[in-house]
Amino acid sequence: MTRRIGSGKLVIATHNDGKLKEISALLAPFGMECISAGSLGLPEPPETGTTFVENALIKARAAAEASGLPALADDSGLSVSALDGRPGVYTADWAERQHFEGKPGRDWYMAMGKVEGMLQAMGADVPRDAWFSCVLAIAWPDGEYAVYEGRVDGTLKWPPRGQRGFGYDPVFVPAGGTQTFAEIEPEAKHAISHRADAFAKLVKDQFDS
Ligand code: ITT
Repeated sequence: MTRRIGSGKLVIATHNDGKLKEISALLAPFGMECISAGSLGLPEPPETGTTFVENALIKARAAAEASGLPALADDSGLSVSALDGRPGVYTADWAERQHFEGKPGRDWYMAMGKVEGMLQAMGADVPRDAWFSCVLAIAWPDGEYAVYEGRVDGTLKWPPRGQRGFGYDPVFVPAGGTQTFAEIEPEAKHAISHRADAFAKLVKDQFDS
């Protein structure tokens, strides 16, 4: 049986405010005392893994070791079928201006435009199927860990629409929907997102009796 985090303190090992908001909302009913990595001044470890699982574990382990508390990390990304799954694990890197323009900082509109430009260059008929993946990893300071994987399928629409959410939400329309993740209410995204899918598995394993 997996070790459980119980109802004590949990470090949320992310420096992404959008993720922090969503994870805190998902954890709210479970009575955890959530502490953000930013409020503890924890550094961001280099994400040197080649899979979502590896990177989630790198972040969770670094936060658990530095804080002496159990830590939950999220590694996630957008995969586009026509781009053979790219940007995938490199989703955040594609938003780094440095990656394309040599200037520091993240620019999500540039990143969404990069993906769109690649699809348009492939022709008007190119399939626009995409999916978001999310891996949630819990690490304890003694090295034990647990991993939960989630996914949501959808299509990419251009131009970007909506002001909610974060990252690539303005171009992602979940399967069966008409609005982007940035147009729908946060609760509606929480019901179907890749993060919610991974979180449902975490809840089943960690909190169900
Ligand atoms: P941390 O590592 O500090 O958690 P990060 O933003 O660097 O934050 P990742 O390395 O996991 O996180 O990068 C994943 C990127 O994928 C993230 O920055 C988002 O832009 C994008 N992404 C993940 N989940 C998303 C969601 O629900 N909606 C839109 N974009 C999302």
